[in-house]
Amino acid sequence: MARVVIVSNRVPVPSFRGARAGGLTVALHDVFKNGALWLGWSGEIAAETNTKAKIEPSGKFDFATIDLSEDDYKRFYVGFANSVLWPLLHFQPGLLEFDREDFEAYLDVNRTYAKALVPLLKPTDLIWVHDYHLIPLGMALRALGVKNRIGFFLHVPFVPASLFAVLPPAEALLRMLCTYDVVGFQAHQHLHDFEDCLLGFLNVAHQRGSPIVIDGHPVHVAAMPIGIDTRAFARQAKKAMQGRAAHRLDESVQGRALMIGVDRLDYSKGLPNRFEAFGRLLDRFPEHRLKVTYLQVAARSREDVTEYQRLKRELDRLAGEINGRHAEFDWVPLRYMTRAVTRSSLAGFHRQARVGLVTPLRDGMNLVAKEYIAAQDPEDPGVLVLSRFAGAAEEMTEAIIINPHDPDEITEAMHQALIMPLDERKARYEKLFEKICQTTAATYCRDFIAALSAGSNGGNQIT
Ligand code: GDG
Repeated sequence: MARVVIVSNRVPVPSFRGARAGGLTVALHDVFKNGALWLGWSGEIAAETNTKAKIEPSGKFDFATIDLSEDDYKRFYVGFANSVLWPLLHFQPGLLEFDREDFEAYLDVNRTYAKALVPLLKPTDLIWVHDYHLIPLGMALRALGVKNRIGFFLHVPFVPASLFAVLPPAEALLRMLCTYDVVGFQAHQHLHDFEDCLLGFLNVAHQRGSPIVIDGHPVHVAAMPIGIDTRAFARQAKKAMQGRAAHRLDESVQGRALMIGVDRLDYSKGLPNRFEAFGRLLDRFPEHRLKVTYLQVAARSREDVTEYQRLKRELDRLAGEINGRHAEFDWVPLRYMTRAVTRSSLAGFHRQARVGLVTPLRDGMNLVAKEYIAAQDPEDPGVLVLSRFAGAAEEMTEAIIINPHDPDEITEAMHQALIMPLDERKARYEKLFEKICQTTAATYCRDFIAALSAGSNGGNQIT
C-alpha cells in the first residue's frame, strides 16, 4: 500500500500530546498505525519561517515540522486563517478582519509548506491535506511539479455562495480547492453549500456520483464524516471510573445530576447561550435547584485572536453572574474551567454525566458528541443535547436536537434530559452508539484513502 503523507497545521509530535485539545489530532492519531509521514507547524516561533522540516520519528510515524516567523504566525495563522476563514466558514461574517497582506502571507506560508514537503516525497505517496489553513497547498505543490495524488479534507463547515462572496478572494480560493484530486467534507450540508459556490462562482453544476471537471481536471467531491475510535473510548471511559479524577468528581458532586460540556473556548461552540440557558433552567424549573451541577471544561485556545479574548471575558462574567445569583453556601451550580484535562479523565467525566451538552452555533462535525455517547454506561446512559448546526446532527438524530440560538430551547432540552426515564435514555443511546460504531476514525480514514487511491489506478467515482 502507498505511504500516506498527512499535512495539517499542527502535528501531534510526542512532546505535543498529553492533555492538549484538538479534533484532528484525536481522530487521526490512532488510525495510521502502519506508518505515515506527517508534516505541519511545530507550534514554535523562529526568527524566520523555515523551508527545511525537522524530522522526528516516533513509532511508525515520521513527524516533520517547520517553525513559523512571528510575522507569518500573526498574518497567516492569527490573521487570514483564524480571523477570516474560521469566522466566515462558521457563518460569522461580522467577525471577519480581512487584510490583503494577511492573505499574501497565507499564500506564502502554503508555498513554504510545499517547499518543505517536496524533498520528503516518494513518487507513489498519497498526499492528504487537512483543513482551512492549507487550501492553497495543492496548487503550490503542483507548481513545484508534484504529480502525486493530492486530497483535501475540510474539517469545518462550508458556506453557501451568497455568504462565501463576502470573502474578497472567494473565487481564487474556490479554484484552489478545485486543484485537488479529492475534496472531502464532514456533512452533506457542507457539500451542498460547496456545490452552491461552484454553481454561483464558476457556473459548474455537480452531479452527485460524478467528479466535477474544472479546467479539464476531474475533482472527486464527497461527504465523509469523521468519527472516533468508539470502542476504545468506551473502554477508556469504563476504566477511568476507577481512577482518582473520577472519584474526586463523584465525591464533589454529592449525588447530584451532572451535566457536562467539553469544548475549546471558541465562539463557534455557543457557550454564552449555553450558560444563559443553564441560568434559565434554575429560574424556570426550580425543582433542579440544589440537585444539578453543570461542569464546563473550556480549554483555552487561539488566545492571540482578539475575539477569543473577548469571549473569555464574557464567559468569566456570565459564570460569575450565574453562580452569584443561584449558588448556596454548599452548592456551586456552574463549574467552569479553562484548563485542559487529560483525555482519560474526560472519558470518565462523560460517563458520570447524566447530560452531555453540545450546542455549537456551527461545527464541522463535533467529536465531543460522539465521545459523550461512546463513554456512557449502557445500563444507565445519559442524554445528549445536540445542536442542529453541528455536522454530527446529520447522523445523531436520536439526541435531543436543539437550535442553539434559542437559549430557552436549550433550557427545555436540559430539563427534558434531566427527567428522561431510563427506557427512553437506553433506546436513544443504543441507536446512537450503533451509529458511532459505523462511522469511526478508521472508516473515515479508510474512505478518504480509498477515494484518493482510486484515481491513481485508473479512476473510480465516489459520491
Ligand atoms: C475541528 C472542527 C471537527 C476538548 N477539550 C479537551 C479535550 N478536547 C478534545 C475533545 C475532542 C476534541 O478536543 C475537540 O474536537 P471537536 O470536534 O469537538 O472540535 P474542534 O477542536 O473545533 O475540531 C470540528 C474536528 O475538527 C474534527 O474533524 O469535529 O467540527 O471544528 O476530541 O475531547 N481533550 C483533552 N482535554 C481537554 O480539556 N484531553
